[in-house]
Amino acid sequence: FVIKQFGVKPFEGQKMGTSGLRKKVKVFQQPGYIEAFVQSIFDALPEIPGSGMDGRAQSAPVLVLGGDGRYFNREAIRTITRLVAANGVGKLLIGQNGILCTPAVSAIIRARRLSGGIILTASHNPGGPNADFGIKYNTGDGGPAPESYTDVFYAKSQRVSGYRSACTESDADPFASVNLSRRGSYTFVDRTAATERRFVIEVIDSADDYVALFRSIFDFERLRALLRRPDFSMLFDSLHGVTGAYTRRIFCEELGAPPSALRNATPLEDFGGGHPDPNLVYAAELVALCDPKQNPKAPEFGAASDGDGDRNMIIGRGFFVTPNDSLAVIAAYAERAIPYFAGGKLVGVARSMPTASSVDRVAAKHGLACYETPTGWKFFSSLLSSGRAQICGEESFGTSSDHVREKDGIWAVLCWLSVLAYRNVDKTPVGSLVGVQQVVEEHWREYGRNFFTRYDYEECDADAAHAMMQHLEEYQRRGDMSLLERGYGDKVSVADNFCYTDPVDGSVARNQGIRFVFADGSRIVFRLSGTGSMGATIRMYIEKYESDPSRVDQDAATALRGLVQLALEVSKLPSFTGRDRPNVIT
Ligand code: VG1
Ligand code: CO
Repeated sequence: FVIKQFGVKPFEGQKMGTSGLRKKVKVFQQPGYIEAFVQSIFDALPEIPGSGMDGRAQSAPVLVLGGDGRYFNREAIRTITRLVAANGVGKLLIGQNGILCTPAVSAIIRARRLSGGIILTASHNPGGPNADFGIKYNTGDGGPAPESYTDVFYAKSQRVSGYRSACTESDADPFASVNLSRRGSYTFVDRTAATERRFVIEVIDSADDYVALFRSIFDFERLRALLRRPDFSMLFDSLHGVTGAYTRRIFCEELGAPPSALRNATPLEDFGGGHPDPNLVYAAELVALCDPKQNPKAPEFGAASDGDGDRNMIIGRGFFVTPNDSLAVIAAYAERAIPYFAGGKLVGVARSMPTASSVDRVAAKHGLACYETPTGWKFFSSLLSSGRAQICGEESFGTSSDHVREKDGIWAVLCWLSVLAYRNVDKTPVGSLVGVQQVVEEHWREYGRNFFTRYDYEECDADAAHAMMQHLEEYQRRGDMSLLERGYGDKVSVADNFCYTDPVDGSVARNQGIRFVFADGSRIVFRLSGTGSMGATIRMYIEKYESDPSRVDQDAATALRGLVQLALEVSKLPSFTGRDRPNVIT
């Protein structure tokens, strides 16, 4: 092939948000759009020390590329491959069929010591010609590019004037012979250069590295023993997202679950028209199937994952586990139930600021360090890499550990199976299985319960949403908290816009969410989403702590009603946005 230079004009708004660049497919389909953005990344990397492309490496960088299989995945892979080849990369690994889940990309980068990776996903956002697409860049540690990268990407995108692309003499795709549906390796020669340079494309198995990693973390033999029990059954709903490419291998082939344990396990370009977000609203079918009142054969354990496989939802028979509690339970059991954490390997935990503080109670009791970060997985990376924390989580159904630098849906499910195996295998007779609900209720009685809910107001008018946030800031600046204090019956101990200083590299992230924290730890938090593709999404997070064991079994909505009302009152959300109810409550 030869490398050719093409002119392009900068596009507005090529700015990565909480997790990559997310826009409507139609936006990505504009001629030159992807090229301009990906070229901006390659223009930026040489200027970022430690990026693996800063000219200090001995050999040509190696990258990995794959996506969640949503509409436009294949076209984007073809386009990006040509830019990768033209920008000095020596080898590109591509997941078979263009498929790689987000945590698997992280695992591959780490296991093979790559310079980085490109993930094509808009995560839990719907897919299809009229829905969303996205691009993420992960660095050599396997984690999402931090702001020190994404700020440079954005700056470059505002000035980009051309891109480099690998072509045949007649401007066609020189890699058209690469068959993405089969594993294999292809070597091409760049004939532009004075010294001929090789460029290798390797189509790799999407699951091998990821599964090998799990084998080294979990005791598969014990998990098989749990799954063999006649009183245990599970149901994993991939919501037609990317985990369908992994679940048969992991749960059926490796752990012995029957094929009936998997639902919606074929990755589809439009996720079957659904919203691949594992929560009570969008995974309602799974929730119904796990409810013994609606399904006499409800399984003991249910789980779902999102479009790109980094989120998870855990449920028991008619019992929902909040992501906050899930994180806390995993942390509480990790050392005993998961070989990877045995022998004091767990020294710290972390959660994002809006996440309820259930895990803080576990940390306090077990003598673990506990960190509170801004929303978005990239803020955990430095804690994980420096050994300060090993298990992290977000209220948005994200949980993971330092085995990768992304959240990991299947990992969380394997953790829960490990907890259930720990409680049952060789301990309980068949017919008296300790299930998900019992595990969580015992946890509440031991640590207290953090009632939690999140209200999402999607696609609000952006100006109205910003005006509301400004109103809240002014409210805080005035400092009169009597409305809240009278309404809740406790002092407000913190009222601020969350600002985070990374304890490892000292970087500062401001304006990460308005929070009102009461003296008893209960909280009201507001922030604007950084992952939407239209308008502004307001997220309202409510948390209330209950330490009295006789009161932990209350209904969450009832326990939180008063605080929800207060939050709406103080923010004037309905009058700013014209919304009288949220789109989603989790
Ligand atoms: C949301 C969640 C955040 C999560 C992010 C990416 O961000 O709140 O916790 O890390 O999505 O998740 P925001 O800015 O919309 O609130 V995923 O599964 O989209 O990679
Ligand atoms: Co996701």
